[in-house]
This record gives sequence, structure tokens and C-alpha cells, in this order.
Amino acid sequence: MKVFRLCMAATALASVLAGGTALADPVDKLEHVKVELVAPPLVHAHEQATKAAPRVIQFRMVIEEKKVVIDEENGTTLQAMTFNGSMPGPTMVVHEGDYVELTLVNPDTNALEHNIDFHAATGALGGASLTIVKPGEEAVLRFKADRSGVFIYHCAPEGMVPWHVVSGMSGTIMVLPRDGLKDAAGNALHYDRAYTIGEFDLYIPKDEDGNYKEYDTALESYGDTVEVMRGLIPTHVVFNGKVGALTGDGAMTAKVGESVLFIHASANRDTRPHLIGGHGDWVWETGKFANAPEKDLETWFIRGGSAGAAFYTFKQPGVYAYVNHNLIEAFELGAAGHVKVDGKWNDDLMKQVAAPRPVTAK
Ligand SMILES: [Cu+2]
Repeated sequence: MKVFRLCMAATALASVLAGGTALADPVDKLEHVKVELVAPPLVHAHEQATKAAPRVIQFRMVIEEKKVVIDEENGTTLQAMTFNGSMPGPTMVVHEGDYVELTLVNPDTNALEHNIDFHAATGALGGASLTIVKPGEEAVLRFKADRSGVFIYHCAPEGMVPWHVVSGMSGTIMVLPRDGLKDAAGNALHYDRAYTIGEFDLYIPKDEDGNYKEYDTALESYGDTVEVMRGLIPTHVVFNGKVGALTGDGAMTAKVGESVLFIHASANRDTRPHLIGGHGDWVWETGKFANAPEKDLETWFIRGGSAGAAFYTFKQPGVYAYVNHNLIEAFELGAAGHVKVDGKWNDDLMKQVAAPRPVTAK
């Protein structure tokens, strides 16, 4: 009897759904906007506070499996898997109440099946079960971005989730409040630029002689890599795909007086960002903008499996280091970048009263 009722209910539901498809989907009537993504650490142009009504924001990402050099000094390579060829994948920006419509493309030049799980989305394992694409396939997912904040997205193929994530398949979506960011007292916070930093814990196998191994394909690297992963000790921890990616020509830049939003994502492992010589003026370390941000932080904490955001207005020029403040992870394993800041030095905030000199007599 129970089974029969369930069948009746299913039939009724099917007819409702069939009737529903005859009617136009109200979301189809909303304005649709295509947004071109840009490579990290940059974030595509976007409004902060907006007067626009909710829209459907359309993105396209192409999955690329490729061998990348993760440490140029030693030539160590990773059989990486990426969204759009970069680690992290590009940051998408929408406003709360918008719909995200992603076309996920898996070209036939790839070897593996992939999908995407958005932590900002509701249902179907974050969209993962609706976006399983084999090489040569694409899928389109739409979801309502009804919670503000910075959120991880990542690949999550059944049975191989951690491997795809630690091989590079993660990024951030930022869902801004429609009236922009606010400090704890409700005053508007406007940033002049946003940078997106993806931190990756890597697990590169070594041979009997202690040298990092190199593989021809991702699949060949799988067994050895899982062994290293199970030890829970990364061989490298890098920002944006390799040791030193955000230094030298890759350094982030700013000017004294400018406000920067640093988006920091770590899909698998905890991290603790710190700006040497600076602070987090306002920080959402759990990354969700409906919560009041914390003020004056020296070091903040990003839980593995989340993204956070820190707002800082630069007051001094110079080269700053932006690091994971487990300093072994930063300076031995790679989790460090630079921010080059132009402008005028402020003697009131800091002054060298005497340059280093021989010790003077008392
Ligand atoms: Cu994948």
C-alpha cells in the first residue's frame, strides 16, 4: 500500500513537473549577463554596491589537465588538474539573489571525468551530481546565490574527490551583498582592488633516492600520490600554483591609501594568513558577509574547505610579504607572496630613530 501511494505521489509529481515545463521558467525572464573570467590573482571587473535587479550571470570554464612546474628552482612537477588552466580556478563574482549559470566544459584532450561542487549552492552535492562530464562533454548548471560571502568551488568526482582537489581543482565564488560590504558598525567598506589567492597543499611522491618523481599522465601519478596524501604531510604548500607565483613579476601591487580585498581560499587544509607589516583591518575569516567582520587582526584563520576575505587600507609603502604564518609552510614549503606598495613613508607610524650601529657605551 505504501509503495502504491509512493508511486501515485511520484506520478503526481511527474505530471506537475511536466506541466511546469510547459510554463516559462520565471528565471528565464531575468536579464542574462555573460561574464568573461580572468586569471588569478586578478578578479574580473564587478560592481560592489549595485542597483541592478537580480540577474542570471553566465560563466564558462574549461577543465585542463596538464603537467606544471611547481618549484622552478628544482624543476619539480605536478600532474595538475585545473579549471581554466590556473590554480586556483578564476574567481567568479555575483550579487546575493543572482543566479549563477555555469557551462562546465571537459575537452576530449583530457583523460578524466570531472564535475563541480559549489559551496555557495544548495542541493545535489553542490551541483556535483548534475555536472559529471566525461572528456568531450559539457554541462550547464544554474543555482541561486542566496547567501553572501566567499565560497569554495571544487571538483568532486565520486571515489576520487581528494585527489582532484589537491591536484588543483578549486577556486572561489564571491557573492556580494547587493548594498556592498559593511564594517561591524554598518558603515560601507569600498575596496579599490581585489586579489584572489588559492593555497594548495601538494603531495608529490619521491623515488628511492629521495628525488621528486615525474609522471607522463595524471593517472600514472595516482597510486603514489595517494600514498603521500595518506601521510597528511604536504611536500609543498603554494599560493596560486607554484613556489613564488606571487613574487617578482607576479607580486600583487597597491598604493598607500588604497584599500585591497584579499580573498584567500584553501579547499583541503587549514591556513593562517598574515600580512607582514600590515593587518587585517576588517576580516571575515569564515568568509560570510552577513556576519560582522573582526577588526585589527594580525593573523586570521581559513578552515580547510572554505574561503575568507580580509580588507586592508595600506598606510606605508614598501614590499610586504603575505604569508601562511606557520612560517615553515611559508618559507620552507612555499606559502608566501609579496605585495609591492608605492607611496610616501609615514614617520609617525614608524621611524628608524637610529640605524643599526655598533653598541654605544652606556
Ligand atoms: Cu576533477
